[in-house]
Amino acid sequence: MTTESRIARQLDATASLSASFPRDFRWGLATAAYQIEGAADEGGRGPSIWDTFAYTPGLSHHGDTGDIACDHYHRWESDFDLLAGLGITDYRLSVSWSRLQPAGHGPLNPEAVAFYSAQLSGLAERGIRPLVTLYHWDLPQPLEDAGGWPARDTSYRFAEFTRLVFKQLGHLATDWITLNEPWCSAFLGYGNAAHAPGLADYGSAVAAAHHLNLAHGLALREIRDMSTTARVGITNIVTDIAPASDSADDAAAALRLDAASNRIFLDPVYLGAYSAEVHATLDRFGLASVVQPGDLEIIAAPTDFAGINHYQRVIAWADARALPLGLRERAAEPATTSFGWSVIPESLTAVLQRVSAEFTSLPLYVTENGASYDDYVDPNGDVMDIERVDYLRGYLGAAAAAIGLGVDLRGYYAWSFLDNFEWAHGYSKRFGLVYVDYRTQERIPKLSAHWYRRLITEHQAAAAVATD
Ligand code: IFM
Repeated sequence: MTTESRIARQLDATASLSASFPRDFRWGLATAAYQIEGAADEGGRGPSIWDTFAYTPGLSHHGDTGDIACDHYHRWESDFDLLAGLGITDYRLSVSWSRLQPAGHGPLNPEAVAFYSAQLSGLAERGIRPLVTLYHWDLPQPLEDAGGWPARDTSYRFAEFTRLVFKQLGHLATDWITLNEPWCSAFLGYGNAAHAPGLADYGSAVAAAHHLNLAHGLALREIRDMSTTARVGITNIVTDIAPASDSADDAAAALRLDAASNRIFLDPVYLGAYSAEVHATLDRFGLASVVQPGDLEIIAAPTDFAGINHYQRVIAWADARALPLGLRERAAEPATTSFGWSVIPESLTAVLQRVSAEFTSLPLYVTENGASYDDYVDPNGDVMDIERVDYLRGYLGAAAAAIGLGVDLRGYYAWSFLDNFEWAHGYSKRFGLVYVDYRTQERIPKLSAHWYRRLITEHQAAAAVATD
């Protein structure tokens, strides 16, 4: 049996699913610079906090680093051919701050500008629309040495970086995301040491959170100053949080967790102020003292869309001894990805409904959603990731359900295009729709990539008929 027939045997019809999406719905895949580029010492790139973290013994799985990753720096042209071949119309990528501005201030590195200009032009040549993330966690190490995100000055350095990048690359992309998941940068980076720079001080995490919000607002202002046509948004991870029981204590614990993971980022950007719940939860860690007059006006300036990353439903319960928030949490059942994350598609519907009901009427994009599984190349040379196909079918069904309920959802970017460097978990977690053999750098589209292509093709065919 050929690969084609093996794959065809596993694929279901997706026409009824694809018909649930609006005609101009965007079908994308997403990546981030440090996770795929490699070439860590090439092209004038300087170290970022992730190089330092990965090189510190014991911090990343097996001591894995992003030095080589998917070698996308050298292979981006064939990778983009692959993307085009998969029928992808939209691609979310990030630019590396430590490649573009290695010192964290001063002029941009021309080699890096040339690299990203070529990438963005290469996407255009292939008819793929880019969605460019300006910051996906790779803070230049010199800025961390100067205080990192807990220091207010870093927000201004990001604004300067944005201005320089947009000046050089702004004509090559319409859609821009300022920050990816500031919750991870702040709370995993400075709160519990799970991510770079590996600090565990909750007060620093809270300061970092506010400075990331401010950095978003300042960067947005820079882009607005230079362009009337750019479409700009921020991507937040929005977690579906439920209390473990009906008790008042558990309900309060869930609200605290919501305040410290979702609301601290959604409130100021979309509602113009940190809510009472956020202040009640985080003022004792210094939130009120880092907010300066005028910050909230900057942070709340209107954006053009809201980026939502969604992965998990978690269950929270009160435990006064569990610091810092007096609660514990776990993945909701069933927890079935290789990370032990929950697979509950309805949580995506809930999150999308919640954001559009409570926070913003802007168009929404799911800028990341996906799952890691223990994929392997079978004796035929195929990667039959049936679990990921089920996952995508379920979560896209949930996205369609949200649209049916009135949510203005305009696009979906699956995480991720390629298997890649999964931060502190190194290469042990595979999220790609395309398998990467890290030893040879061979790319093998998984069953899920074929399924996604079929969905997109059916959607496009139906859209073409509707237009005739
Ligand atoms: O790999 C990450 C990505 O960089 C940000 N969002 C979550 C993904 C999976 O952990």
